[in-house]
Formats: sequence, structure tokens, C-alpha cells
Amino acid sequence: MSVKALNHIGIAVRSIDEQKAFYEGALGLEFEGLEDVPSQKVRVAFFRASNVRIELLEPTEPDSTVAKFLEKRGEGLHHLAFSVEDIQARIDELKQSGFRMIDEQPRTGAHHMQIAFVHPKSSFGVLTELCEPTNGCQTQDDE
Ligand code: CMX
Repeated sequence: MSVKALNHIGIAVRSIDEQKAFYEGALGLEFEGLEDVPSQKVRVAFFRASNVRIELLEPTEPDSTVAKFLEKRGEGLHHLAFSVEDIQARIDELKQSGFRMIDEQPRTGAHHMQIAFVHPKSSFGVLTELCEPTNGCQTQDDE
């Protein structure tokens, strides 16, 4: 298996509004917009840093996995996301190699991408996401 590129870095935050001044104002990254991802109970903001995005994740429900993360570990790095082709085949390869998947089938995430997570206990403490754009959804990998 080989991933295409680092797609985005997810950062858990209590308030996107509070942190926007840092990423857009102080660092000067391009703000690409906000999106609600009801399936994950988060609101996300994307900032572009060349070919990689920074994804701020703010929980929208108290039982969101991101709310639990913030409570336990505080704000900070939440996951790394890699672009792949044929995500189901990549999931199957990881499973066959003995890695534990949170998602054994892809589901829809932000930007209408198909996503699947590897459990952080299996990927050495780093929550790892595979993502694949659906038809008609362009990411920086396509540009
Ligand atoms: N990175 C590294 N370790 C993490 C983690 C993360 N983001 N989130 C949880 N963990 C660790 C916990 O600290 C815990 O470790 P210890 O047992 O050593 O304390 C272990 O994983 C299990 O955590 P938990 O709190 O008992 O279990 P949760 O119910 O919180 O589930 C996880 C953890 C990873 C399975 C869950 O967060 C999950 O399913 N994540 C995938 C979905 C997701 O993160 N969605 C939000 C982003 C969506 C998007 O990008 O669009």
C-alpha cells in the first residue's frame, strides 16, 4: 500500500472562532471555510498551507468523540489524514496486515470525502485517517 500525500492535519479545538486569529491572522494561512460534519458531530474549519490543510475540529455535541478527546487530553494534534486511491482496498490491506480499523468500510466526512480511521492503539498513538475524494470533489491532490 502507498498513500498519495498528506492531505490534512486535524487539530481538536474548543473554539474555532478563538483560534482563527492564530492560523489566519498570525500565520497568514488561507482560510477555506467552515463545514458542519453531522456524522462526526463536529464543525470544521480548513486553512491551507501549500499542499496540506490544517483542519480545526470543534465538537458540536457533548458526546462527540472530539469533545471526549478535549476533556481527556486537551486541545492539540488530533489526527493525520492521508489521501489514498481505492480506500476500501487500502482498508482491507491494513486489516490483512494486522492493523485495527475503526472503520472497516468508508464513511462520508468533510468535503464529501470518503474516510476511514485506523485505531490509534494500532498506529502507535497517532490517530490516522485515510481519505479519498468522491467524484466531482476536488482536493489539492488533484491540482
Ligand atoms: N489520538 C491518539 N490517541 C487517542 C485519540 C487521538 N485522537 N483519541 C483517543 N485516543 C486514545 C485515548 O487517549 C485512549 O488511550 P488510553 O487508553 O491510553 O487512555 C484510547 O485512545 C481509547 O480512547 P477512549 O477515550 O477510551 O475511546 P474513545 O471512545 O474516545 O474513542 C477513538 C477513541 C479514537 C476510537 C474515537 O475517537 C474515534 O472513533 N475516532 C475516529 C473518528 C473521529 O476522530 N472523528 C472526528 C474527526 C472527523 C473528521 O476529521 O472529519
